[in-house]
Amino acid sequence: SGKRLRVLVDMDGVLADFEGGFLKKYRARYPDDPHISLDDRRGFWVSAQYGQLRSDLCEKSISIWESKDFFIELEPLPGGVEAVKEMAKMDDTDVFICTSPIKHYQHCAYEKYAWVEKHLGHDFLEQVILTRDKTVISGDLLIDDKPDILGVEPKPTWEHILFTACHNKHLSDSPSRRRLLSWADDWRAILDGKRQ
Ligand code: BVP
Repeated sequence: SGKRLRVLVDMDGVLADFEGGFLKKYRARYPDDPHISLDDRRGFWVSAQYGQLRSDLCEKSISIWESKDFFIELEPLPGGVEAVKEMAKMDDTDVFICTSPIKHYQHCAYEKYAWVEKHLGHDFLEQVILTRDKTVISGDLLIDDKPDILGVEPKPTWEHILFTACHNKHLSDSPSRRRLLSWADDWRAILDGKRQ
């Protein structure tokens, strides 16, 4: 068909290594407190699992991503930047980075734009969507590591492709849910399947 494909790509856990960056800075700042290895991570919310480990660790975990330079210093996940650049060059394809900033807005929103400029280039800033509710954003695909993407729109236009991360890899998926195991997985086939 002659229609363009719109792909929404999440940032934390899909393009930027939020979990790795968090653990590194948490261990450096709180060397005498227990931590959760990436292998033992369960559930999307880091702060919830740290709070279960010991109640004071909830706010200590939050202090890490609320700190200046946390988001800008996140390392790119393998192959993500390359995949998004390639996707953006494909015929009849529009790519947007769709990411939810934290409400502690002093650094996060600014640094998310700075990360995109640093790794994808200034022109890619045109493609950034910051929203706390991804259900109101229209698209054909949303590639995101969060298992439950909810908001005010009960029937979002996009198909959610679950991007595998340390916190969701043990989840059993419903038959209708599709995954992208990593950027080495066949993301091109998922896009091409949506074009039919
Ligand atoms: O900006 C990230 C970090 C924050 O939520 C946002 C997730 O955005 P998306 O990946 O959905 O676009 N965040 C916050 C907490 C706890 C807050 Br209290 C957390 O545990 N994990 C997390 O990612």
